[in-house]
Order: sequence, then C-alpha cells, then structure tokens
Amino acid sequence: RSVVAPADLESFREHLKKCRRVVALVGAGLSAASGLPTFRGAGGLWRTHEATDLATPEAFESNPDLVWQFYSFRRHMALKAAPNKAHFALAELARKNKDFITLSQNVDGLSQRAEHPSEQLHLLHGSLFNIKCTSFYCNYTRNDDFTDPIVPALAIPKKSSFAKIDSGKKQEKKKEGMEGEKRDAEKETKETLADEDEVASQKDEAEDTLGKKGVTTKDQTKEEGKQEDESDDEIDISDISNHIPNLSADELPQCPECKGLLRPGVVWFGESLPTATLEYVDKWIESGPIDLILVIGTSSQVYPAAGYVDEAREKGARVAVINMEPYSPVTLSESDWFFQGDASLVIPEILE
Ligand code: BJW
Ligand code: ZN
Repeated sequence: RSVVAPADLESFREHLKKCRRVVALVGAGLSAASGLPTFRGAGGLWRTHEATDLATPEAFESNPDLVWQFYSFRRHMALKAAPNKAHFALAELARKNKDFITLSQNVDGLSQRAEHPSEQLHLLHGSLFNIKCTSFYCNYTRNDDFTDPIVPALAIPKKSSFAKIDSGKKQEKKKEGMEGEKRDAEKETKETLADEDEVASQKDEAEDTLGKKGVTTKDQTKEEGKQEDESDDEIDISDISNHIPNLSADELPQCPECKGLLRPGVVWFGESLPTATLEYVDKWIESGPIDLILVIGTSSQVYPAAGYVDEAREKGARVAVINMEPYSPVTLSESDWFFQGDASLVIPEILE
C-alpha cells in the first residue's frame, strides 16, 4: 500500500529521473523507525535531562560522568538497532548515482551499516563510535564500535536493580531505618555489567529510561486500555534520575597515551564541524548546479546543517521534504514536494 499521494509521487519520480546532482540532508527521524529516539519532542528526554542540554562542552566539563552515561547508553542503543529500509534505499541510490551525496547529522552508524558508500556519506556531527582525548596536547583518537560498555562503570543498570531500588524506596517510606537496603541496591546498580542474556530486557528498559515509554507509560496504557504491568509501573522517571551513579574520573574512559579523559567524537553545540567535511561539502555545492535536495527526518533547526537547504536551492535544487510532522521549518510552502510519513516507508517508495 502506497504511503504517498499518487500525484506527488508521479511528479517527483519524473523529476528524479532527470536529476544528476542530488543531495540528502538527513536527521534523527531517519533512524526513528530503527528504534532510536529523536532529539526534540517526546523522545528527546534521557532520564530527566533534555538530550540537547547534554550535547554541550559545558555539560561535559561540569558533569563528565552524566554525559558519558548518556553517550554510553546511546552507543548501546545504536549497536542493538538495525538500519531500516530508508538507510538501505539511500545507500542504493548512492551506488547507482555517483553524483549523489548524503549529509548526515546522525551519529548512530546506521547508514554505514547499510553499506552507504563512504565517499558519498559525510558525517556532519561526528560519530558515537569515535572516541578522542580531551587533553590539549594529545591527539589520541580511535574508532571503536565493538566495546560495549566502553568501561565497566558505564554498563546500563539492569531492570531488576531498578526494581530493587524502587521496592527499597517503598519500604523506606513504610519503615524507618531501611537505609542499608537502599545503599545495597544502589551499589548493585553501579556494579551491574551488561550480559548477553539481558540484551532484550535492556532494550525495553533503555526505552523506559529514555522516556519513550517511561514518561508516557501510564497515559499510554490507559489510552490503549491495556492492563498496566506492575513491574513497568514501578519505574518512575524521577526515581530513575535519582539513581544516576556518581562515577569518579578514574572510572571514566581514559586515554591510553596520556591518561587524560576521553570523550565521544561527536560535535557539540558551539563546536566546529569537522573542517575537512565542511570543505568537501562547500566544494561539492559550489561545483555545479544541483537538481534536488531531500530533507529527511530533521527539524532543520541546527546550523550549519540546516543552511544547506537554502544553499542547494540557490544552486537550482528543488526541495523534497520527508517528515513525520508537517511543522518542520522547511514547510510545505518552501518545498516542492512534502511527503508526510515515516521515512522508512516513504523513502524506499519515492526512490524506487
Ligand atoms: C521523522 C520520523 C520518522 C521523527 N520519519 N521523520 C546560525 C544561526 C543560529 C545559530 C547558529 C548558527 N550557526 C551556528 C549556530 C549555533 C548552533 C546552532 O545551530 N544552534 C541552533 C540550535 C540555534 N550550531 C552549532 O553550535 C554548530 N557549530 C557551529 O556552527 O560551530 C561554529 C559556530 C559556533 C557557535 C556560533 C556560531 C558558529 C554545532 C552543532 C552541533 C549539533 N550537535 C548535535 C549533537 C550531536 C551529538 C549527539 O548526537 O549527541 O547534533 S545537537 C542535535 O541536533 C544533534 C542532531 O544531529 C541535531 C539536529 O537534530 P535533528 O536530527 O534534526 O533531530 P530533531 O530531533 O531535531 O528532529 C527530528 C525530526 O524528525 C523531526 O522534525 C521529526 O518530526 C522527524 N521525525 N520521526 C520521518 N519516523
Ligand atoms: Zn591523551
């Protein structure tokens, strides 16, 4: 069953057939169907923190353990996720048309895992799987997409340990002098390591802690008329946030060369995008007329990425927006085509 209006589809495909130089600007919505949350809106909450508040050098400086726990969690989620049909369709388009490039704001590695030709994939905001040293004089950097958790202290606590914490808390309310049990539960949270059998439940719980289920569980279950699961119900977002363990500097990822603190190789607010990438993209945009820009699953609020839409338009590009919501800054009136829907369904259909 088609997810796009036939008239739109026809005129878009007609145009696409004639296109040579095509660019896709992609954002978090591309990976939403793979189960990874977006930044803004309902999914943009990690425990009680806004994802965008944690994506700053200031947050990392003042709270490296909190920010590392956020990124460790994101690495875990991304590794468990699989590329969806939109990642594969873009990779296929890249193989068919060497004049097509993807500018990705995503750091989740899913386009790479869909085998998007790397020379046509430009990572504007870095990668969760690149790790680099924060020491001023040290250039240590490595790509690491197999160590999860990256250090033991960053393992995602098991659901059972949250349950223990919560039941401990309940008893605490009833009885006085139960401090010991709570301390034990907290200790257990910290000591818990990821293990293979736990992967599925970790994913569920990961969604809980993200707020995807956690924030809305009660309302959603009521709406859907489902029986509330007792143990799910125990996990209250504000409780969980109280149990973000405080980790000391020596428990965080350390540089093997200078013992300095390592950080995720992503681009935070106020930081420059990778110079070589910016130069390549500028050159590509300047080097001739552009036929089409696909703006996929991005709120188009973050610069310089969002600015590429106007730059492409100035080079003659027609604009196709693919978004779940109609309110993105590049709206109906500014785009030549607007395909509302889940990118994982729309993209394979329009690029077919
Ligand atoms: C679906 C869907 C489904 C859901 N299917 N769709 C010019 C003007 C104003 C400000 C600036 C400017 N130039 C620079 C700035 C400052 C700043 C900036 O842009 N601020 C604005 C917020 C105002 N930019 C920077 O600081 C950049 N650096 C820079 O420019 O350096 C030089 C400089 C510095 C300071 C001043 C001036 C110059 C760096 C930006 C780095 C952004 N980093 C992050 C974090 C990366 C690491 C991490 O992942 O944690 O990148 S922030 C976050 O936002 C992340 C994302 O890549 C980025 C964009 O978000 P995205 O992908 O659009 O996600 P959402 O959640 O916003 O939207 C999802 C969309 O999908 C929604 O529309 C949904 O509807 C849709 N959707 N499900 C299709 N299934
Ligand atoms: Zn170092």
